[in-house]
Order: sequence, then structure tokens, then C-alpha cells
Amino acid sequence: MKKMIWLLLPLTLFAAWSFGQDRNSPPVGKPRKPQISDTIKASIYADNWFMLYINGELVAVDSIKFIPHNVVSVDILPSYPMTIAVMARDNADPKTGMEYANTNIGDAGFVLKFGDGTVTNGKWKAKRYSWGPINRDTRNPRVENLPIPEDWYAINFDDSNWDLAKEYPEDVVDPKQSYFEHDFKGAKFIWTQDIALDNTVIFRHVVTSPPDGKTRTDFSNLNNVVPDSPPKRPKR
Ligand SMILES: [Ca+2]
Ligand SMILES: [Ca+2]
Repeated sequence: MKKMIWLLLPLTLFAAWSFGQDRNSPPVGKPRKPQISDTIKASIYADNWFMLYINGELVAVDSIKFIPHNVVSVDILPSYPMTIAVMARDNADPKTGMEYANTNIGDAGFVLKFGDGTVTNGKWKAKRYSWGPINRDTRNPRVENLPIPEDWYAINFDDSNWDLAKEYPEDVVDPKQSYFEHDFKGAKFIWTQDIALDNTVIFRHVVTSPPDGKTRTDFSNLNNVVPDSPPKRPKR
């Protein structure tokens, strides 16, 4: 009988332990694996093209460099503070700053909204790196460029002396259909001071905490820990 108790005891203890476990929460000290419900939707519209970095990592590249004007929508796993860095380009010949076979000075615009309430607005930093045609001279078009810093997307890049972005009304940018098919409520179109001549610009912005106030798990260190359900061994 004593032997039986010793046999049953661990089983009973295990049963009691597993009954008490919340199936959705990992054992204490173990991070759970992120789910798609932990992600937020990022919607980005650029006239004409962009690439987006978050916390120093490339997250999205506009799949269409010129027209039609498209929305890029991706799932992102947020972690705060969140440093957003965007390179945006108006379609422009690099030698003339003009488009459509050098017949037109095109204009630009950029808008972004994340599912946590992050939006573009005049609090973002902005700096131009290529602009023209200088003085709107379309007869002898000329552009000026600044070298793009190698680490422009880095978290610790110093943008402290950059100007703030300028907000532009929707009717100035005149966004196309895809913009209206996505949620950009609360977001402002931004660019530098000259939406026509500044053709390559960089925006930067730091989101210190989720604008919607929701608490979110930080999964940014996931590759350095063993989650609650480690990967299965490959089958033989
Ligand atoms: Ca332009
Ligand atoms: Ca354009």
C-alpha cells in the first residue's frame, strides 16, 4: 500500500498542477510566443515611394516606385520606444528633378497610420536630401543633393537639428483611390517645406509609448530566450 502511495503521489501532484495551469499563459519567467493578435497593422501611402525602418530594421518597401499610388499595408510587432525612419521619394529624374520626360515638376506627400494610433503629423522630423529643379527653372533644370547618412535609420541617429515636417491638407496632396480605401483617420500628410521641389526626404519620429494607451508585450528580445513552447525537433 505504501508503495502504491509513492507511485500515485507524483501523478496526483502533476494532475493538480496541470489543472491549475492557465493554458494561455506560460510558466512564470517564460515569455510566450507572439501571436498575430499581438501585431498591429501599418498602412503607408507615399507619393511616390518610400522605405520604412522601425527600431533600425527594414520593415516595408513600397512595391511600386511611381504610379499608381498604392497603400502598403503590413503587420508589425511593436516595441516601445519605437523609432520610425522613412525615406520618401517623389518621382523625379535624379538629374533634372522633373518627371514625365522632364516635362513636369511633380509634387509629393507621405502619410502613415499604425494600429496603435501612431500617425504622421507636424511633430515628425523631416529633412530633404535631393531637391530641384532649383528655382523652378525647367529650361535649365538642376538638382542639389546632400549625401544620405549611412545610419539615417538607426535608433541613435542624431536628428536633433532637423526641422519639423510640414503638414499638408488632403486636397493639396490629392491622394488617389487606394488612400480612401484604408484607414488614415487622424493622420496628416507630411513633407518638407517644399512639396514640389524636395524630391528625396527622410522623416524620423519616436513613439515613446502606445498612443492608444494599450499595454503590449515586448517581443523584441525573442531570439535570445526560449519561449514557452520551444520549436519541435525535426522529424526523422
Ligand atoms: Ca517633385
Ligand atoms: Ca509625385
